[in-house]
Order: sequence, then C-alpha cells, then structure tokens
Amino acid sequence: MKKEINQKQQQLEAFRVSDKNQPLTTNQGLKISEDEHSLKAGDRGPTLLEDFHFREKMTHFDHERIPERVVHARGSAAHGIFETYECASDITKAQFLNGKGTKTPVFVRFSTVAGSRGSADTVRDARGFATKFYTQEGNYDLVGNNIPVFFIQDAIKFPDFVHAVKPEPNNEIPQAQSAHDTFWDFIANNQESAHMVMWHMSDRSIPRSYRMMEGFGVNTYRFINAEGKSHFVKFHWKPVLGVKSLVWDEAQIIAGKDPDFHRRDLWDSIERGDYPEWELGVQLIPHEDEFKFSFDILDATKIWPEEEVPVRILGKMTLNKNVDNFFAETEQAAFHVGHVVPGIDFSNDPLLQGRLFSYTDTQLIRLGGPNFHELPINKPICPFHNNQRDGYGRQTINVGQVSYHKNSLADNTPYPVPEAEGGYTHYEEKVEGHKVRARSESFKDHFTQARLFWLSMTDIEKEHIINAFSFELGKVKNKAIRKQVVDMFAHVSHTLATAIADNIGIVPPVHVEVPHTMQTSPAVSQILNAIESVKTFKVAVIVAENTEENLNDLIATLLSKNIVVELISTKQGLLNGFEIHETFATASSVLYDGIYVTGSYHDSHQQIKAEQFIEEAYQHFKTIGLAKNVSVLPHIANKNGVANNLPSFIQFLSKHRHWER
Ligand code: HDE
Repeated sequence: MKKEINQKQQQLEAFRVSDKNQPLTTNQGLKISEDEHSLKAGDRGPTLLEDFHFREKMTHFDHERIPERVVHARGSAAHGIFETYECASDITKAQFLNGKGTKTPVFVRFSTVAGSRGSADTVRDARGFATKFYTQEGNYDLVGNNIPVFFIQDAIKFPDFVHAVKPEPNNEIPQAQSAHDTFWDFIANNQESAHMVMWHMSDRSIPRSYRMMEGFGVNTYRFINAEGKSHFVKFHWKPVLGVKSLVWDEAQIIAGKDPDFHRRDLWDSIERGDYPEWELGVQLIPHEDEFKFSFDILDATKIWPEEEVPVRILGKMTLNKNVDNFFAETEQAAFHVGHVVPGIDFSNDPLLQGRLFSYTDTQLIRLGGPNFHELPINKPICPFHNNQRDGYGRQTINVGQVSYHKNSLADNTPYPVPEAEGGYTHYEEKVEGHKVRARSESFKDHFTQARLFWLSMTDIEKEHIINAFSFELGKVKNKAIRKQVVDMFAHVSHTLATAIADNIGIVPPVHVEVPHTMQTSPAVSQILNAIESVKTFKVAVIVAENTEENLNDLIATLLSKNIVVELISTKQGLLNGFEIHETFATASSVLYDGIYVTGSYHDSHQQIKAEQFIEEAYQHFKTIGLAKNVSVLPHIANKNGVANNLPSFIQFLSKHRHWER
C-alpha cells in the first residue's frame, strides 16, 4: 500500500534530522576533534572545568528525563489517517467529519494505566486509546480507553483512585497491578466502581494486541450541527480485526518473555504494511431526550446499551507510520480532552468536567511550561495566532509591537472570528442550581449495569471473570477486604460472589435480593461478537531434520492468508535450506497465535522442549497443526482445535481460541 504523505508528515519533515555521515559538533555547531577523553591536567590528572564539551555533553545527559505521565506512563504510538465514510453534517459541523472521503492526519497513543514507563505491556489493566486529529480547524483530541465505563463518577475522586491502584506507597509494590490490598480496599469502599470492575475482571483488560481492542470516549460529549441542533454523543472505535484477548496465564508469562509485546506488535505490523484499522462510530441522543433513559446519560459508570442506542459508523482510521523518535513524538505528545473543534462540545458529566482541568495542568509539569503546543508532535497543521507570549522554551518569534487585545496599533488583530465564520462558541446550555458538593440521585444505582454486563457474558467469559476475581482477591492479604468485596459483588450476582468466595476461602455472601432483571446487552460480549479472521496472526512453524512437509508451499499458503510466519527449531542458522528465525530458548509459545508442527527431534531433550512448547500452546487454547506423519503428545491428537492438515489448521486458527477443550 502506498504511504500517504499527509500534511502533518510534511510539517514534521521540517524537524527531522539525520546525523548519519555528519561531522560531530557541539550544540553550538563547533566541530569536535575528539570525543573519548575529558580535558585533563596531565593524562593522569584531574578534569578541567574549562572542558565545555564535556560539560555540555554531561549536562544534557543529566537532564534527559522528564517526569513520566502520572497515569498512562507506559505507552506506544503511531501516525495515520482518518477518512470519513459519509458526511455527518446532520449531526456535527466539525469539518473533519463533514463531506465523504475527508482525510485528516492522526497520531494515536495506546497505553496501560497503572504501570511505570518501563512496566510490562500485558498486565491486567485498562488501555488508553488517545487520538489527536490534526484538523484544519485546530487539533481535536479524543482521549479514550478500551473499556467504555470508568471507576468513579466525579473527577475529584481521581487522585484517590489512582493512589489506590498504583504501587503501595510504603514499599512501592506491586508494579502495574491491581491485585493488591489498596486497590480492592478502594473498590469495596467506593461502590460506584462495580460496573468498571466487572469489565476490568473480564478479558477486555488483557488484549491480544492494541490492534484488536475497542476504544471508547467513555464520557458523554456533545455534537452540534450548523443549525445549532445538539446531540449528546458517545464515541466508539471498532477494530477491523475484531476484539481479541490473551489468556491470563499467558499474559503473565509474556510480561517476562517479552515485556514489549504490544509495543512490538504495533511497531512490527506497521513496518510489515499490516496497517491497524478502526472504524469510528458514535452513539447519539438528541438533546431533548436527556431524561428518557433508565440511567443518567451523564454518568461515566454507565454504558448506553448499543441495542438501545445504536452506533452510527462515520469513518475509518488507519495507522500507517511508526514514529522516528520515541521521545520526541510519543513521550512528548500532549493530549487534552479540552482540545476540541467547532461542532464538538462537552456535557456536564462531572468526570469530564474535571478532566477538562487536569490534562493541561499535567502537561505543564511534565513538559516544563506552557509552550508544549510548539513541540512538533503537538503543533496544529493550521495557523495559530494569539497574544500569549514567552515562557520556557518559546520557539515562535512573534514580530511586532502588540501582544494584547483590544488594540489600535495592529488594527485590533489577531481578531476574534464570529461563529458563522468558524469561531468556536460554547453550546448555550441552560444551567441553574444551588452551589452544592453533591452527587445527583440519578447517579446512585451502581449495580444494575454491572449485572447487565454479567448477564451478557457467555459461560466462558463468566468463568474468566470468576478466575480473575479469585486471582486478584487471592493476592489481597487483608481478609476483611476480601469479604467486603465478595459481599459487594453479591449485589451483581450471587453465583459470581459465591464462586469467588469459595475460591478464596471466604464465607459465602448472604443472599442479596437483586432486581429480577434479565436484561442483557449482547454487544458487550467479546465472544458473541467475535470476528473470525487469521489476518496478521503469528504462527510458529516447528521445523526438524525429519520434516517431510514442503516448507515452501506451507509458508506460501500461510503468507497468502496474511499470516505472519516464524520458523522455530533447536538452533538458529540453516536447516533443510531454510533460515530458522527462533529457537525454543529465544521464543516461547505465548508469543504466537498458533503452532504448526512439521517434524520431531531424535534428541530426547530437544524433543521434550518442543513438546513443552506445543503443550503450553495447547493449555492456552491455541490452534495446533500436526503435519502428516507427525505424532507428538498423543493426548492432544484429535482434540478441539488440533488440526492434522493445513486447511483445517487455518480454519481452526480463525477461531483464535478453542475453549471447549
Ligand atoms: Fe485520564 N489523565 N484522567 N482518563 N487519560 C491522563 O494526562 C484524568 C480518564 C486517559 O496517551 C493524564 O497527559 C482525570 C478517563 C488516557 O498521553 C491526566 C480523570 C479516561 C491518557 C489525566 C481521568 C482517561 C490519560 C496523565 C478523572 C478514558 C493518556 C498524563 C476525571 C476516557 C494520554 C496526561 C496519552 C492521561 C487525568 C480519567 C483516558 C493526569 C483527572 C475516564 C488515554 O491529566
């Protein structure tokens, strides 16, 4: 596919520098004759203060780090393009959503939430999904997660929640995990989190790949069209490859075998030309229908069930370029829910209202001052002019005498733009009320949708949720907290709470009367909405001396299905004329979606390693293919998802997991 040189890429080009084949200089451009020895008084003497080269080099190094993001520290990003399928001018005047085929450059950063910058990718956590659209009307940031609800309803509780989930403050343990006392203590004492916890305990929080997860704006926003008509809106990103997850045991092993698993997967797929894609959808509620639902549409702990409020698909995003420099782009990218364009506005959702303050505030400490919008990655592609001046790291040279409004000396410019000509105006929503520190009564039902989620799960998904709760609470030392959590989730389902209690040695909860609703939302089940596809799945082909299979044909067939193939054996180098990519020591079954076995080893130690590799994949419910004349692990032969020819292997692989084993 031809790479698009969009306007953002053209802008970035002006900042890209290659040092290759260039002379070594100081930051002042002075050519340096020597870079291995500091300037000394005698070759065994002390270093001289005069050594400006040493001082510049060391000082810069000493200042290389900036504070990591207080949440979402660990992340990875890529460039791409968003293209509309249709004109959405009936619902929003945002130009990047108007017209069919309108293209807008984007930059997307995916992240985990709790872990530090160097933590593992595959931990159990929500994933951030932040998109910067470089529109002609200014930057628009859609800062979302891969789970559609949140732990809390009011932003004032965010510091408390984050303190509880982060490593405990006395010993800074555990890293990037919610399986500890303070997290679950917070949950038990802040029951508005019930719905989010259900999602967090589901397979959603261990995605197979960033490319295979949904994105949600979570908060309720507002769309306004050119006539001033307003809709409440929730944003959705739907992955073209479908939603797929890891298995918990696998996720934990990957955290050690390849902590960069998701980062590498994103990078590699873009380098290969397997560009990740998502469709952007919106759920819309007309302004006048605000109170027509059984839940409060401003409450970020609630979904709008898709069966009730359908998702309208507006366009597709394709990520087609990796960053050139992680720090300059990914680390310095500054997202903010308040970066909006005409046609997009906010609701009174109290979580969103607080976010509107927090994001710029956090960039000020993280990026060191108010000029972070001038960093190449954050710079709009449309012109920007105002009377803001100075500050650390200012790059723009604003010419002229005037830096205030109103003025005569510059003919009162830069001038405000009327709404009709594209100036941003806030939606004139009527608000009135007493100044109170309070939560609306309509926010107080914490369990109906947690139950809806539970009831919408298939049996396998329910089993995974029970296992996840049992793992997490099993790590909680304080038995009283375990008990409190079990009692709390009895309000969701007695079956769920009793099963957890049984696994973690806690007295089963008393039966709580829950409303007799059987309402479900099949749209939230991963399994019910599975997309069967083998595209970009990674398959390990085990090769041995006695391999009879025609490897050329095998590889060609797999590649023709857009499957990524790696050859594995006991040693790297050439075997049967084929380059072996990985060994049983350098690779691990957890890094693949399926295993195809073409031979076996005479050496019994090697054969044991191969069988462990296959057995582990089998335990993780993966597809195994056994070529003709290959007999390993008799207990798996003919089991679900174990194929004895290539066509069935590919067909089984499209199911991703075989839970029926
Ligand atoms: Fe964030 N969040 N958040 N958040 N958030 C940040 O901003 C905050 C929330 C999300 O890749 C911070 O630049 C508050 C919900 C993503 O750079 C900070 C509240 C959702 C990212 C912040 C929330 C998110 C952040 C830290 C509660 C899903 C990473 C670094 C009211 C819709 C963006 C930064 C990136 C980052 C504040 C809740 C998504 C501190 C106060 C809900 C994807 O400003």
